[in-house]
Amino acid sequence: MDNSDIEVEEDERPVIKIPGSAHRVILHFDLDCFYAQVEMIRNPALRDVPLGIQQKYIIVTCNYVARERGVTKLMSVTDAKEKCPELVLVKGEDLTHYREMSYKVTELLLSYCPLVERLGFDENFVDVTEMVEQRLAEISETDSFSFKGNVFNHSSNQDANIWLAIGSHIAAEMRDAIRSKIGLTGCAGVATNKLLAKLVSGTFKPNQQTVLLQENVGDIMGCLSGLRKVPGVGHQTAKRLQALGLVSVKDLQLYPLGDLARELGATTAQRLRNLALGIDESAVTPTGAPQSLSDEDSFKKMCSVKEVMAKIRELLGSLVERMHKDGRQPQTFRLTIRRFSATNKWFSRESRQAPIPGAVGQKIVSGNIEDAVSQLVPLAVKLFHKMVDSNAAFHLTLINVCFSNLQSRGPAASGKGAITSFFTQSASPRKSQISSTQNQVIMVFNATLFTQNAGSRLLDHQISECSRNVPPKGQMTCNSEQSEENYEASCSTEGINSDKTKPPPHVDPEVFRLLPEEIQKELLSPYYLNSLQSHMSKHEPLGNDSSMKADRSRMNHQQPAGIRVINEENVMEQEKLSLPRSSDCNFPGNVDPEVFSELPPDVQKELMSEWKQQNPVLKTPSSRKTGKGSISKSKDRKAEGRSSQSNNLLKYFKPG
Ligand code: TTP
Ligand code: MG
Repeated sequence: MDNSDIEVEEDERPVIKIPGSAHRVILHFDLDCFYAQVEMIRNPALRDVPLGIQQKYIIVTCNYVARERGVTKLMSVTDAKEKCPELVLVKGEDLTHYREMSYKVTELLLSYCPLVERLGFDENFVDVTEMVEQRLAEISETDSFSFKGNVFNHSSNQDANIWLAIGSHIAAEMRDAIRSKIGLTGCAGVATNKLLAKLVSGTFKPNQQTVLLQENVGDIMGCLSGLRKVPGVGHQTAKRLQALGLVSVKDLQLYPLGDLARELGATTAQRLRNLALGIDESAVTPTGAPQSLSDEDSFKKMCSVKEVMAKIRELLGSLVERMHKDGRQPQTFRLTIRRFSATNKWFSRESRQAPIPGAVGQKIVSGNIEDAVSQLVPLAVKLFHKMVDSNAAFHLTLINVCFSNLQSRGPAASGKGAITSFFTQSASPRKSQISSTQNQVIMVFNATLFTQNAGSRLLDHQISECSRNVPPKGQMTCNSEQSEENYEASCSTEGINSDKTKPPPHVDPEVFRLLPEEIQKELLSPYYLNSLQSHMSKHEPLGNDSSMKADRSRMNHQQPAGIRVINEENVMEQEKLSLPRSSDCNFPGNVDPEVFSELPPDVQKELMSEWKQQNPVLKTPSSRKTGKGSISKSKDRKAEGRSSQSNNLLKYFKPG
């Protein structure tokens, strides 16, 4: 859309015409006081008392009884107790029950409609346009229709919108089902896009729903107290806009688009302008099963290896249990730490990853939890020592353990069936599936390189499918599935590129949307795509094309936590390292040779024999077998000039 779509009336309130989107019907669901409701279901005695859910020293949420007495979300425990001395506190650091309930709700919504997108633990978008069309086809012309629930700023002379009216009935049915089948109440918003549905769903709380008619879009946008209230405008964006003198939504609506484009680039400018006008054409993207499972804990100070080991063991205990319930077999283990930093408290994470021996993976799948944990702890400790010199003083504030590269047999956990396969918590042992993905070079975002933008916070959060992280007073807690920035991802609003820009193969589209514009451009550059293509043709077996495609699509769907690209340059980087090598078995590309060399000999042996048997599909170029010195001269190595572009790109990633 350009400026011609916006007409400014005399009172300067823009009238918005949205081409083609008037007939989309999007629902947004947000459960009421979610963690508190889950606890009230678990213990009905808590229903009528003021209840606060405590994580460390913060009340992350409280029931509506407590809210009536002045307790609010994110209040400190001390303040909450002061406001309401009879407040009952329940610890909410273990997310297991919240997660389970959360997926039940998504699953229930999916039983109505395939277009369901999760946003955090307690929010879902549903695109019910097709359902509305079907119902519309069944309605005879004489049928009267009405809205269910509230209508935002309703006045009697407004034109009724039959699409949204039917949507409101569907929303009511879905809310009824969530209440009767799961026992949870929640709010819903009904509008023509995700942004508006989210904005309107919270206007009447709790346990209510609201429709937003097109003619009231300007009103709801005008009600927002500042730009930061626009879903999709993150902290950093708001700061940049403020530097231009833009504070209110109206400021942004009226700021000359050309000037904004000069400051922020055309795409960002247009995206932000659209947001301010309530325009959001992003699709409801069905959520698949998680691409990685992780658990983490934050603390003020951890400075001994003993403590680190104990924490790793504790985190692995619950993670392995969850992984077992999931049913897939993880191929890769990643350890992330955060060192204390006075200036860069939340985002300076470092990670190392290593392959998980098949036997250990199978123990997870078969439910031999204790053995699996015992074998994973030394692996994690090795990774830890790769990052931290324990002979010197260290100060950690967070540890995260993560399983990724999750392999399942049968229908791929991607696309439509993905989430269902995640719910089916099969405990049956599954044979490890060897796929091309296992042998691809895996690169993980180095969150520290993105420390100053909100997109990086998202990535940082996304890395954790679950988090017990609680920041200091006043800060939003960092439950990765429950961060405001998640909406930025979901709506692709904080990200610079357009939703319509297709990522290159092997790059998670969601992650791609969040990348800075220059990185996107680089990934889309002919050089990069050519090198990707030549890499693929060199390293993928022709006869196995369909299975490779399936794996690839699964990989893309399953990896919101980071980005995986095949990058020839990185293969070469890895080759430069001096490695312990077997003459007849190459390392798969995702193996950090240094980590490998530090693994216990029996684990090394096991991995070597596995790789040997697997006869990796994606071998590194033939130069791998040459000596260390010859690698940089390898004919596969791109000429200096050409490689510089890729090296530029590499600086944004950190090899796993
Ligand atoms: P919200 O939907 O923001 O809050 P809520 O569902 O508790 O209450 P409301 O009725 O106002 O929607 O968040 C969902 C859950 O996420 C919440 O129950 C607790 C958790 N949460 C955090 O872990 N950290 C946070 O900073 C916030 C705001 C919520
Ligand atoms: Mg909620």
